[in-house]
Amino acid sequence: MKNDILRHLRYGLGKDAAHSSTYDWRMALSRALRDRMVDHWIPSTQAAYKSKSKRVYYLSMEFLIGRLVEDMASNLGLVDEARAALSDLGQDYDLIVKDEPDAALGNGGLGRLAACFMDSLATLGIPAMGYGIRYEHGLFEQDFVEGQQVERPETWLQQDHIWEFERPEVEYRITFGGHVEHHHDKAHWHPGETVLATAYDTPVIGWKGRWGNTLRLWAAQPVKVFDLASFNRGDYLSASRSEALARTICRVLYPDDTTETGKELRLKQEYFFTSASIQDLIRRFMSDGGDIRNLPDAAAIQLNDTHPAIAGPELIRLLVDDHGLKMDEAMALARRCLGYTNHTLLPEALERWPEWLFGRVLPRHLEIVREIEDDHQRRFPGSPRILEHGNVCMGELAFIMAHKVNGVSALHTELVKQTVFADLHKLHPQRIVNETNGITQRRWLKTCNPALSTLITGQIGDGWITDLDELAKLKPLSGDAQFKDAFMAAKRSNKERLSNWVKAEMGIDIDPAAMFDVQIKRIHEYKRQHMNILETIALWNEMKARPDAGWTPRVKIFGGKAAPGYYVAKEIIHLINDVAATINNDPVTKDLLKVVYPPNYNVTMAEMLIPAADLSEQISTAGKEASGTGNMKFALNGALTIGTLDGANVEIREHVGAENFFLFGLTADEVMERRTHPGYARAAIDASPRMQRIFGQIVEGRFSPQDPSRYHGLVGTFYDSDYFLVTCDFDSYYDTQRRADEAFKNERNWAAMALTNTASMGFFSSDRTIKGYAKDIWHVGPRPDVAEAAE
Ligand code: BZD
Repeated sequence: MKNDILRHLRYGLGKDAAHSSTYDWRMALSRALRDRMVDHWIPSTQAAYKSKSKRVYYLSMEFLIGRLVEDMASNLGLVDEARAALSDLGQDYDLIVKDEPDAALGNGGLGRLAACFMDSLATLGIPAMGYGIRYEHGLFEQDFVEGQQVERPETWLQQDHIWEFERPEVEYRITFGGHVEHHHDKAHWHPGETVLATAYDTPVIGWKGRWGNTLRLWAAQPVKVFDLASFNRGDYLSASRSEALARTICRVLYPDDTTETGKELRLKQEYFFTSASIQDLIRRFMSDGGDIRNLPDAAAIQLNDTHPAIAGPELIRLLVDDHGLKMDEAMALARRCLGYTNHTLLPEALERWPEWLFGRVLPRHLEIVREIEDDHQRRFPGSPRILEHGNVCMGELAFIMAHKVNGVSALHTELVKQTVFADLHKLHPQRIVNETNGITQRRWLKTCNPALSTLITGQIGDGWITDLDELAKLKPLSGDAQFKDAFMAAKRSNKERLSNWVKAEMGIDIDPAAMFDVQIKRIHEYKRQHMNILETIALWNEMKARPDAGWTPRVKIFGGKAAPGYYVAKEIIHLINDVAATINNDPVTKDLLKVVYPPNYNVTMAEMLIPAADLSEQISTAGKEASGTGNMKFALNGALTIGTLDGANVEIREHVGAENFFLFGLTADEVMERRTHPGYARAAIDASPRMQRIFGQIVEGRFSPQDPSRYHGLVGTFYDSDYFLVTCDFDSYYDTQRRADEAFKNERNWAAMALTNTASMGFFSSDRTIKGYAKDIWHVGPRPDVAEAAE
């Protein structure tokens, strides 16, 4: 390893050790690791080709990967070796690892789920390929200026991204616009614009390098770099038109994780990567000499939400227009290949494209969508329509074109059946299935929490790394004082690490003995960060009134970004920062309460915050959070959840036991019922002196003295609409927080509850989720040789 690092430093980077920066060392280390990855990757790829096994194709607009060096070193079992080699060279492994920027090609849960799935697919030895977009700029970086969110472009590709291999020879034409002609029953699409999709491959190596898959991200290139004829005519703009389109398509990740923007460029992005991926998988299949009619035996295509839903019409187009299949045959064949995962019930998040826009960008696909619609109406007269009120509804399209549709938690799946797809579910009662989300324990326990994972392995061995159910062996230890002390000592060391970081980055003193109460996720009204900050104010009021009443000291930690155009979410951020400034400067409560909101929350920050958390905030309005995956990461790392019966919280509570979970709030049914009462919010506020007081303080400018009316609008929404029922759940949330305070005082008992959480999380491994998809949807098995090695 040492020689390899030095060799890469010299011949890969042209540097000598004496004059190398941290960046240089990181690049050299990464290249040394990459060499070893390739040695696992190529044989896997060859084996998959040779055995002609069925492959999974996971199509996702987002892969929220985070850092790679440590993940790769860990999965290859090379962390110790790398650390020792660098240490011999006078370098600090930990510092070098920290130099890596996050690959932030995603917004939140959906993108991170795709990354966890890639890890599990490789670890389980399921031949698979992830397909996505190689964005030049990932999710924006967040700054706070006077408490308000300011966005800066993210620039991860300004550094060498050494994990990927450019594949200039893998290239597809992607066309847009123009018109369609029909001659002798055959469609001819004459497009107006063309770009080239070229591939960049990143190896994804599973645990111990047993199997390797590929994440293939597409970048756009102009067909003609420069149109000299146009230039010579003096038409400078059209001379570089093709180049401009190509550069724009992969320029930036859309930062909106809920409201659909309906922008033409977004539709082009979706079609761009979907078409490239479908062309690629067909080419792979045909190069094997296959008959296209057998494609479903070789390819399972999973759509991560509706963003790649154009895959249905695209596959049909290629089958009919290029391979000469009949339309109905093509539809049936496409359906056998496709699965669709739904991630949201929020109506504003369901993708719909104006028909005129869709038809202008993809005229041939609009024709095909009409055929799909007609075919479905013929077979199921009066069924829900794909084309409705001048829109193309991508949810209905994905549902109709998939043989299986899955929800991401048990509750969410039931709600999918009862709400968004109620009518389609009646017509296709076998189609909707549940695959509760999961997380990879390799990143979210082993790598991010060495203190705890070392303790666990010392106690029960390392089988949990590939079989998370093994953690159940820890359950009897909840009565073992010595082990509980060790468990809490690991937590304590993580809290100390975080305290030092908070002091260094933000200048705030926090006490590692206090309860660390963490809410990290995208800022959204349905996730109710505002309820959390209101509770913080209420607690502060009580603490100020009776500072000696034996309070449990708390540190409230927030993290998360708001979509740049989401005004209310940005107001919530501003309020949290204003409240933090007020509370953190109060001498009366300085040892009792702190509010910490570090800017630019990302995967790397999550890896530090989650191991240090005592309490995990999962407080969405019941029925709104499809699953959540942060909730799983916290419980796995020994935090207790305070939460509603929403998403996967329901299943987490079942697994860890009701006595180890702080439950509050209305249920999904009660939420729906409550909304039918006019004036429910005012009634709740009238009944709660505590809420009245807080709203009074905010409105009087207690937290924004320079601008007292700053939050009048925000407070007004609580009285007037409060769609997310903050007011209805507030008192029960406050009381449950006080129960958590009491529980935290009994350290041994808290330790038992925390340990039981960790020990009960076996079910929430993404390995289990992937096995579920493999069995119920994809009909693929792990390669027998990999399964054997895992035994
Ligand atoms: O998907 C999330 C849900 O909100 C979570 O409840 C769930 O756990 C995860 C994984 O299933 N959805 C998203 O993260 N959605 C997006 O990020 C997104 C991005 C672009 C456009 C629309 C939604």
